[in-house]
Amino acid sequence: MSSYVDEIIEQVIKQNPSEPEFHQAVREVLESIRVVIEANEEKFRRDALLERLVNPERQIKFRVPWIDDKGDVHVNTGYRVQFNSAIGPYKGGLRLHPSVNLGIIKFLGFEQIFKNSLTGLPIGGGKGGSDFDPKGKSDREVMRFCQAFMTELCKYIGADTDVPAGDIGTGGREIGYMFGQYKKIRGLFEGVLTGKGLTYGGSLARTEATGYGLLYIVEELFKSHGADIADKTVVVSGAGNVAIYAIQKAQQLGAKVVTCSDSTGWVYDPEGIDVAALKQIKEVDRARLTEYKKYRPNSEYHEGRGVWAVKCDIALPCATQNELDVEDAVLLVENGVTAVCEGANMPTTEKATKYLQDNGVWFIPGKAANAGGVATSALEMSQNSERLSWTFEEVDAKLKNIMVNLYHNIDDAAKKYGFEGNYVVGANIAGFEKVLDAMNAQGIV
Ligand code: NDP
Ligand code: 2IT
Repeated sequence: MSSYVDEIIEQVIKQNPSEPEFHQAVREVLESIRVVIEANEEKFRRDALLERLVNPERQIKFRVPWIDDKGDVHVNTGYRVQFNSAIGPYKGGLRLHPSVNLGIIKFLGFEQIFKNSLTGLPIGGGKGGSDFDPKGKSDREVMRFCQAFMTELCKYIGADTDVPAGDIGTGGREIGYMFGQYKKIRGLFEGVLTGKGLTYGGSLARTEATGYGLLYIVEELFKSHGADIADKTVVVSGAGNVAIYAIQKAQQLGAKVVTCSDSTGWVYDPEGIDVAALKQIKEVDRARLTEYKKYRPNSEYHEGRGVWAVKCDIALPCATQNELDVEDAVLLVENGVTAVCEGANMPTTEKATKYLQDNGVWFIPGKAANAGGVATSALEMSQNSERLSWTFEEVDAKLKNIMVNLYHNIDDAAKKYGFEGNYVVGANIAGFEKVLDAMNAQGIV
């Protein structure tokens, strides 16, 4: 009989054609947990455990009609994939980007199951979004889209069932418009979304959490190897929520960040990225990185991609999936990189990941390294439930504690199964074990 893991990988590819990112995410997780599955193969087969793991509990796809400023009507597609609720209500962001399709949302939702488990908090896995492109839209157009999107989504979510948040293209502005529409239709002021504004139930430090959390785990990784991140050179991709606060925390910890990038080009600033300028350009003006040179005349702007060719000790991909391929990994290794830690979801291709690991680079996958965002979302849910708000210092201290524990949890899991230093295997096994236990306890549902 062939291996259960291999059969399921084959089945996922056959049953979900044209969803390469979903195949990639499933392959990475199932290959990592192969040792656990093979030790219990008969029982897991009888329970169809893996079939239940790789099939979302529910996937919702809907029409989103909205009217632009000229009065023309547009129709986008909305999605919410409620993947796994074994350990808590579905939790995960909403991506607004023209590249969004069902396969992208399924890959993100699948990753979210294990990430959320790793936080140690009671949240299940889900993800949603739309192929709507917020770029170049007026504020009123974004509002009308968000309202139309929520008019349908509100039927399926709630503070105790499914709690969406931000992701690419969805920040504080979009969450505000969606929250307003949810409240209007459902008549409920409840913690149905996280990443809310501070005046209506948001948590301090949620905006910073993913980037800060990434640096907390990088710091612990270095510490555990008897090293320090102070004075290290860091290369970051992206210029959005995750990248901005990763750069800020890296600088606070004494490292020097020399790059950032957006969807059209990248910046090299040998004196270190100016976070205030970056925030003005991206958060306030919603402009391109071409503007950066106006603030920092000694910096360079290049069209296209290229950050991975810059010599560094630490590389932090913080933009999007599959943005770091094997040619980039070769350059990073040639230039002596020590660590690659993923701020984005699945930014490193399978080949690049293998190359980095084979060459002794410390590699922490996104589901561990960027878990600080969703962890702090869960802290926002707690604050909403008790109708209190905690100080920035309190939330930040909890976030740091979660990331430090998470590092040791994945490090220990890797060691326990004979894969010391392989944080991909460690993260997938540690994330899976809790979900497995909860699924087993709850019967075949
Ligand atoms: P933002 O929309 O704030 O920023 C995304 C950044 O990446 C922008 O600079 C954008 O460029 C760039 N980018 C997006 N798509 C592409 C692309 N196809 N090619 C090149 N560049 C691209 O999103 P976030 O910072 O929130 O998210 C970044 C990553 O982190 C995503 O993978 C997301 O899933 C992940 N993540 C986010 C969390 C959060 O809390 N927000 C939590 C955990 C993970 P431009 O400025 O031109 O749009
Ligand atoms: O990928 C992610 O973990 C997020 N976009 C954040 C999800 C959340 O619910 O805060």
